[in-house]
Amino acid sequence: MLDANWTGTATTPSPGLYPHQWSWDSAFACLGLARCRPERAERELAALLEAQWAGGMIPHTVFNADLVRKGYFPGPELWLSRGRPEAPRSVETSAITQPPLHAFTALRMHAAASDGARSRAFLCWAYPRLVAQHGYLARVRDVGGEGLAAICHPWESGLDNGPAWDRPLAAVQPPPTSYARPSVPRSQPAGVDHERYAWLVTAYRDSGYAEGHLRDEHPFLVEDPLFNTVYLASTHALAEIAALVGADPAPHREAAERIHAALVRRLWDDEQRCFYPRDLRSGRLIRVATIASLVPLLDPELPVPIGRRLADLLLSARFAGAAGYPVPTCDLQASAFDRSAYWRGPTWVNTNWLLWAGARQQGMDSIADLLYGGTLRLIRQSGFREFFDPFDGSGRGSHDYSWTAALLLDLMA
Ligand code: 2M8
Repeated sequence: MLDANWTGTATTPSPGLYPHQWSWDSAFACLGLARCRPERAERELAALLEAQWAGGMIPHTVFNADLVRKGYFPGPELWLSRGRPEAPRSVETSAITQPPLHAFTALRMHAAASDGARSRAFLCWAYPRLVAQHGYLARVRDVGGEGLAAICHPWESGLDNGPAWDRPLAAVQPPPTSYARPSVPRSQPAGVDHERYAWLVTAYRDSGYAEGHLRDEHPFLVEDPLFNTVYLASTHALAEIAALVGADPAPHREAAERIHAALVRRLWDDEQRCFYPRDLRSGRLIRVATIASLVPLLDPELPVPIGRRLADLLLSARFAGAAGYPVPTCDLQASAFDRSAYWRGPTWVNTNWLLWAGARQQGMDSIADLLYGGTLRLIRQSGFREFFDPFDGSGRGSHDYSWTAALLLDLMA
C-alpha cells in the first residue's frame, strides 16, 4: 500500500483525498520506511527539505504539479507561493508549517540504517536545513519570548478542527465577503470554520507573509503542547545529529533546555493536572483536554510527578479508561467530544504512536504495551483507515492512509 502511494518523490497521505506531500505525514512515512525502503525515506525527506523557504520554514504542503487540478482545497491558488522571492522555485507550496518532527525522524532513520556511510552523508546534507528550520521557529515563531513556537493556523497543529481551537477561532472575524466557500465535499469541517481557515491564510498572504504581521496583527497565535513537544524532541535529535556530522551540539542542547523549561512553565496547569495550549492573543490557557495534552510524555526531562499525572489522565475514564479503542483525541467527558468528527474524538494512529514513544521515553512499559496492542487491534479489525471510532473501532475517513500503515511497520520493527 505504501508503495502504491509513492509518487516518485513522496508518499501521499491518501491517494484520493490528499494527493500531495504533507510535512508531518512524510515524517511518519519515513519512520515506517526507514528499515524496508531506506533510500526512499531519504528521497522523501529530501523532497520536503528541498521545498524549504529561504527563511527556513518547511511548508506543510508541497503540491504535486500533475495533480493540482484535481480540486484539493486548500490548493496552490490559496497560497500563491509561485514567484515569491522567499519560496522555492521548483515547486508550489503552502506558506505555513506543521509539527517539526523531521530532525527526530532523520535521527531514527540513521539509527535504523544498514548502510552507515550513505546514511551519514544524508545527515550531513540534511543537517544545515534542519538547523535552518529550527532557526526559523526560534526567530519568527517565539512570539511569547520564552522559547516556545507559536502556530498561526489550526492547520499548523496537525489537529485541524480540534476543540482547543474553537475559542481562538471564534475570535477571528472575517469580513463578510472575504472568501467564497469551497465546494469540496469532505469529512472535514466545513462552512464557517472553513471560511475562517481561508481568511487566516488570506490575511497572512496579503501581508506578504510578513514576520511582523504574525507578531503584531495576526489574529490566531497559539502555543500548543503537541507542536512544542515535537519541536523539543527534534531539538534533542538535532544535538545528536550535530555530534554525528562533526558540528557543535551545545547550542541545540541549550535550545532544548529552554523549550523544556517554557513548556512546563507556560503550558502545564498544576491545578487541573494537564497541559493546555496558550492563546497568545488573550494570554490565557485554553482549558480543553485533548490528545495534545498528553504528548509531553515525549519530553525526556519531564518532571516525574508531572509524568505520573499525565499517566493517570491517560488511563482515566476521560481517555483510555472508557474507550474500547484508545486513545480518543478529545476528553470523552468534554462537551466538545464527538466520536466521529475527525480530530474531535476519534482515535488516530499517529497520536497513538507519539504517546507510545512517550510512554517508552518515560519507562512506562505497561502504558506502552497498552498503546501498542490497542493500535494493532484497531488496524487488524478495520484496516489502514485515516481514523477510528474510539468505542467500537470501526474505520472512518479515507482508506489506504499512509501514516497508519507506516507507523504499524515502525511499531512492529
Ligand atoms: C489534515 O489536514 C489537511 C490540511 O493540512 C486537510 O484537512 O485537508 C490533517 O489531518 C493533517 O494532520 C494531515 O497532515 C493532513 C494530510 O494527511 O490532513
